[in-house]
Amino acid sequence: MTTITSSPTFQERKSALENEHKALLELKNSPVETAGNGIYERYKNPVVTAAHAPLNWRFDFNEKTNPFLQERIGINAAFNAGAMKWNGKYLLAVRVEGIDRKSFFAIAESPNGIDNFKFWDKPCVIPQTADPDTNVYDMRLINHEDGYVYGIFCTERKDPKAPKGDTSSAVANAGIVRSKDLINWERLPDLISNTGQQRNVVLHPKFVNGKYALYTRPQDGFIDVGSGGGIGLGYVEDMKNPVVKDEKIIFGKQYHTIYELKNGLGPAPIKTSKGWLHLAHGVRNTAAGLRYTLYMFMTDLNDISKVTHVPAGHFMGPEGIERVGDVSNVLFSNGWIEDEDGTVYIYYASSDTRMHVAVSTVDKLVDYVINTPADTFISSGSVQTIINQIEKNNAI
Ligand code: M1P
Repeated sequence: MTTITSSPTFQERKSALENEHKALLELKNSPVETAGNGIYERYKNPVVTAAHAPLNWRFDFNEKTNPFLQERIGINAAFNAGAMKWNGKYLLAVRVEGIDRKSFFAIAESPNGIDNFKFWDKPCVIPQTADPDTNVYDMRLINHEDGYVYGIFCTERKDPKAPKGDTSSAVANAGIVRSKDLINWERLPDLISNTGQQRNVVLHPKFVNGKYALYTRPQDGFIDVGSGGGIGLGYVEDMKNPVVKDEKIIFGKQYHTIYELKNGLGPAPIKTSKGWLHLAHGVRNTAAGLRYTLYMFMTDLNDISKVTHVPAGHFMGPEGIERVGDVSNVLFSNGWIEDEDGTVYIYYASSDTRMHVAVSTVDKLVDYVINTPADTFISSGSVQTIINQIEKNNAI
């Protein structure tokens, strides 16, 4: 005799979904237990994942129209989030990607910066320009001294010059929105630069000689950066007419470094007594594909185009589960928060899939950037750097 196990009722399934979701959102986070590198502490659990997306974005809870309580709208990933502190809460402007491959922005909020991230009720509504965005991603949130919070993001559209039959060529540029409440966004024109396509555009939080300063990352094509691919800096007089002038590369790509292939800024820099602290991502090629790691550098307080310190190599590379995802071997960061007590919450995404946090302080990061040996660009130089340290230790 065959026994037919009865399926859970609609109500039972709803309760199970709600309990699972609640448990995930309330999961406590704690630092990874290792002696570590003394620079930052990684935390055990990802802070935001696709599974954090509210259930009522994904399920139709009307039993008449959804008797099996099926997921109607799938969420694929939650990554590359901008960040800022707002009314005492830690906010992430997350790149949420649906299973339809479209990314959009949604704000997730935490009371402490390390766990309990919960999405606001609805995703952000980004007004369109005359030429609608096909896809939007990687928003940097910048609390500018002009009183607005700016969201600078990548807007992607099909390449109008793509030959017939080419259904993948695209054009990337910087889209710009601003807000005073993070709910109502005013769309400004997309960035106007004459250096090709743009991704990883970031607004400096202060005026420079009365102008808006924008970090850029020009690239010749959508995938191929060509002669571009380094961190540029240019100036805009009016964000309502964002024409970038005097754009110059302040930190380019360099052979045999972790930023050999692409070099793009992460979040807006943090001001310290020693200089502006920058977090960026470098990309190199390998036999297994591209590898994205995070690195740091510092620029001069009086001349933001002058790079003063660059520690050799990566600050953070993908480890363990971070190495695996939709685009494996990728760490990417476009958001960090400096707290009033000098704590720095570094929000980073792994493999275009999920968000994590690592915690440091301004003092530790400044020490790291200033006192870590620079790259000598050749192996014998790396050996000499190690020998110098051994001899210094021997002399203690
Ligand atoms: O897939 C890795 C990253 O690729 C792009 O970044 P970049 O322009 O620096 O290569 C972006 O699509 C980014 O969102 C993504 O994480």
